Amino acid sequence: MDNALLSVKPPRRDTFSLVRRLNSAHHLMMKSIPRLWSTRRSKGWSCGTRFLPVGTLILSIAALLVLRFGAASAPALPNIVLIYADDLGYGDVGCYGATKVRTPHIDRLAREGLRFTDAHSAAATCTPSRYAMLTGEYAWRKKGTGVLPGDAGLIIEPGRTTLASLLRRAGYRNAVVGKWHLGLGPQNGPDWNGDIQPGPLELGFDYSFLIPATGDRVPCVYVENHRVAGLDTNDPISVAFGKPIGDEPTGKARPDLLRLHPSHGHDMTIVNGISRIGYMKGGRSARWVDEDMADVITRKAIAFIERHRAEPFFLYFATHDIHVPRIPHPRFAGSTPLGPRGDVIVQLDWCVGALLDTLDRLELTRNTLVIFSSDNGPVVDDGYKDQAVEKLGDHRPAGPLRGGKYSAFEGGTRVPFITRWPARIQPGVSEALVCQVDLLASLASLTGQPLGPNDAPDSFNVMPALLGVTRTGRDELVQQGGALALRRGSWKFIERRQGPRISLPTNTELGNDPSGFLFNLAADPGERQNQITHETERARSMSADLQRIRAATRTRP
Ligand SMILES: [Ca+2]
Repeated sequence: MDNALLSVKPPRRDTFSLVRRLNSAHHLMMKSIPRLWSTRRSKGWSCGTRFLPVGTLILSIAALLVLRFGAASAPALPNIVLIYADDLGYGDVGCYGATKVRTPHIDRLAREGLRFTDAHSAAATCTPSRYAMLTGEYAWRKKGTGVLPGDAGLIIEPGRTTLASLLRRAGYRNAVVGKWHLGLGPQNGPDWNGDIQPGPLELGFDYSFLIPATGDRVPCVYVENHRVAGLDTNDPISVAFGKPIGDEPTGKARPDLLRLHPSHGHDMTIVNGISRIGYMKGGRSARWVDEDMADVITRKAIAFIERHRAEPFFLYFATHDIHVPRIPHPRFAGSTPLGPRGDVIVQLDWCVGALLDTLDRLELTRNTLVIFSSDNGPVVDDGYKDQAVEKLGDHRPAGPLRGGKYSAFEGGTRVPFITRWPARIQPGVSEALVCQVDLLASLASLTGQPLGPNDAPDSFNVMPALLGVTRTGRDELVQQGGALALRRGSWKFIERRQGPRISLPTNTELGNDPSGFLFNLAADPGERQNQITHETERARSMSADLQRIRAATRTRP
């Protein structure tokens, strides 16, 4: 990997800038051709005196096309918008069967694109899913990729190939806006009052606007590029996840100050009337307002698209919704019978609609690949008394699936997943087995970028499946809850694991069992009939395969 490509403002190599310039020219051209023809029609242009300028223009376009295709030997690169929801379950949106919450914009994506019924996050919690998606490596291969505290250092080594560095090589401008949760700064954590690096800008992104960890963890501030946004240097930030710091009240000591009470954990420093995980002091001018978070990050994402409309761009838009604390903007509060958990699904859908509207307005829709998914399955009570349990009714956040967030059952990782690219994808439904860990190899294939032998070790090129050219994805996939599971065809083996069967605080079936599980998902998608004692040979073979994959350093062909 060329380290020069990873610095904040990389020197532009000739070939690199050429590809970018040609792609930009191609993008502008694709937009100007329809306008040219409509202008010509409306003005009744003839082939008289005006023929020459028009002819010249067409010749120039042809020359650019030759240059464009000659140089890159590939069709026009699409913009890529990856919308990554948080804790959104398989059954939480209309196009996957929800009836108690309306999601017209996500449903529009499904109607105009390809809706997957067997697509997975790489793990059943935030950090390992995001790690795997950005690096193409199963997170369980690397220590320290579990759910991170808010002051963790960056867990992806600068210099390795990531989704962002790969697309930068292909000539893209890249941004990450929203939840990060992959650590920031050196191993011992960032200096919140100074330059916060390494971070996304050292991994191939050109712009970042981050919720550094999660909404329920301190520090409750945004980080824009290398700095905390809006920080007053006279009021420096301190953060701690061990002993309390500062003299700000905690939820544990002062529950009378809370507007949202914890159900488990979440009883440390109070910010905006909500107690969080961890302690912080200072940084008052920089603290976010929970109700405004969806608006703030959506505005930043739209501004990025507007700035880079004329060149291929990659926007990784990672929403806070529908993670806890679930604090919808007042215009969404009460919009569903499900309480705040339903209301923030509507808020998430609004964010999706705002981005789709922006693509429409800028005439970018046709050549933009939109990928919508979630980082793990659903959870109902995840630490705050927000009425999610009481108001759930017959809404089934995981749809027909068993388990949810934290779980090795399907509800942990099988998530909504939609691809839309009007220029290339025919609308439909796909049962192909794909995983977010595959995005790196797939987008490498799409953009014609080679992968080195150490890049993306577990990422498969499933681009034909993502485009709907085939309905076949992977044959095998390792799923990560607490236990690991192996999918092979329609069969799923969950390794034996000691530990509680149910997480009592969240009421989630975890998939732990001292004998393990074996299911045939084709006949039993809800994982109710354990075949482990009936199909002993299959279980033995899949267990051995899981061990083999675990012992190897890679699975990518
Ligand atoms: Ca999550």
